[in-house]
Amino acid sequence: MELAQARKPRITPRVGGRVLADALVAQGIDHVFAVPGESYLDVLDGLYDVRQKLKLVTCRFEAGAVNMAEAFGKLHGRPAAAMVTRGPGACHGAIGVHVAMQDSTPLLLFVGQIPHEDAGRDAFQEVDYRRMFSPLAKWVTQIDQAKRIPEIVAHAMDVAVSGRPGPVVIALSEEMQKHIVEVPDVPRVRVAVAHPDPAALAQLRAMLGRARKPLAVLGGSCWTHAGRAAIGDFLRGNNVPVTTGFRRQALYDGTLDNFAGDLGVGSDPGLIGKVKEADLILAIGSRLGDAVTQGYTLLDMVGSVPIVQVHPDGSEIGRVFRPALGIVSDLNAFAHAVAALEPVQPSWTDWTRELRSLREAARAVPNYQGSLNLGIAMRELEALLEPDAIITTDAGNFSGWATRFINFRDGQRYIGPTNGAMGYSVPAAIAAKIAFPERMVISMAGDGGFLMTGQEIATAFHHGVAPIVLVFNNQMYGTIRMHQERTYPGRVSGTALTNPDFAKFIEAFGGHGEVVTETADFTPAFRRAVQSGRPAVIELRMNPEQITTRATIADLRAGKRAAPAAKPKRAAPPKHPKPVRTASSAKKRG
Ligand SMILES: Cc1ncc(C[n+]2csc(CCOP(=O)(O)OP(=O)(O)O)c2C)c(N)n1
Ligand SMILES: [Mg+2]
Repeated sequence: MELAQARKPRITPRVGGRVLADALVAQGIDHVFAVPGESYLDVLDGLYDVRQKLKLVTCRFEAGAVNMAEAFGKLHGRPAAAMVTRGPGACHGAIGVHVAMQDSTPLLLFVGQIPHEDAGRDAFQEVDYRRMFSPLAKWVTQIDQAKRIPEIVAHAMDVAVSGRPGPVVIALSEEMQKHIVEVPDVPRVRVAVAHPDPAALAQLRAMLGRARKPLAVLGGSCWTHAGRAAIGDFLRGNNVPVTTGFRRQALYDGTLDNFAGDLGVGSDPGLIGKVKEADLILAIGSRLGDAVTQGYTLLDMVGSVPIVQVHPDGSEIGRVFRPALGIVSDLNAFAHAVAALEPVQPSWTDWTRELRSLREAARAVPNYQGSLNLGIAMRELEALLEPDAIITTDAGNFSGWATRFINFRDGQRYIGPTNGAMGYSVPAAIAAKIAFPERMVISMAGDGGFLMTGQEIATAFHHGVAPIVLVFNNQMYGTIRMHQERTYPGRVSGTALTNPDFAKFIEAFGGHGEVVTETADFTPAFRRAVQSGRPAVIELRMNPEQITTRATIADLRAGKRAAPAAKPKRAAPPKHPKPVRTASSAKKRG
């Protein structure tokens, strides 16, 4: 009896807000990105007590805060927490939940909630978060009793990181944050991950041995550096040509001879044509989703071209395209297992060489009209990027300049919203710089996306980090203008923008501003921005006529269709726009 009592941990009474702060620390969360609210004052107070172990990053906008937490999770493969207030705060923050869900990123979002006793009265800022977030999040719950905080936070971690990682939303009833309870912290549990079945690996090797034109599609989240290296060993060892999923380009070293480019919005039309020639698809981590498969047109659904699909979540395997072989496995565990297999004798050396030469041809810079050739600027940027640089991107046509012309190297990271959310890049860069202060962090955004969350740069100043933002200024919501010109030529509606002086904008915060109008100005401007050591904005004044890396507005008006997001099966644009929208014309990606 005495012995049993001695073993029992001594439990100090704590207030709910403090229990939550301790629960986060116990689960290994070390960053919280937040905009404060009176709905979670007690948690903010609890965070004060653990400030040595858990960094509270105060943000300017909830969309910024949740995107920062998402980017942190994308870079680390483990979640950060975001905290927002009830009602309006939750609404602003919802975009980050959508990014995390579609991008398979682990994330915990805590939302202050009204007092439980007022539930259902339409109280001030009251929202039912289970209903609001259920289609957006992997799991939504609410904590109504302080004694259940450690249990629920621990389980939220399990849900966020397991299978297909994703966001968990946890509402915090106001009064339970104030209750004093005696409850122990729950330790962090490492759940054993799924490993590939050895028989499936043997089958994979046999299928590869029979192939003449295999092609890998690398995607998914939570890859470790060692996992990326191991999958690289396997793919290089077998000389399999490698593509990457939409905005997953840095999963593979682009300088290697078997890298063929990325699949997604704005991909090289030559590469897309070649994918259809493949006789074996190795989809490793990729969900073979909408963007990667060019609107589900790239592969056929019945699987006449065999697909091997590897994913940590069995319910994602065969969701649209029926695989010949599905392997449920943690991606890093899979990578290590296949790296240990004896390579097959590849009969496809010419096929790999052909795909690589397509990539090299796509990277050759055309003689673009205008004083600033962004193709050349991107090739110069490639040389200026440090070996471990982190590049964040936004949604928009501008992103094609980097993906077409830059081969990211092993050690570099390139992250962006695969769900096409504008306003992601600047918050993501701030989070990246907070997570990795020693690394060069470059944000890329269009003039539209930059002004959605560009004010978040104040957070960079507040927390003493200095990302460099490249603003691709074409004075318009260019992507939508592209769709307009293709479908309703010459009828510009709602896509023109009037911009501030972006260099003065950052200077007003105390940062470094540059405006680049000539190709030759790019490298010196970039160097000055790096040397300034301050948050910087480099405005790239584009030729607005060059609407994509492959098409001008005149091309689109003339019906030339080598532009991003063109669906091969889509009908030609109507000459005289009709008021009725078809399903296919309504479905466009940004
Ligand atoms: C949050 C959000 N709002 C709207 C859209 C629709 N959309 C996709 S791209 C785009 C225009 C982007 O403009 P900009 O950032 O200037 O980049 P550009 O296309 O001009 O290169 C819009 C409005 C979106 N994807 N996300
Ligand atoms: Mg623009």
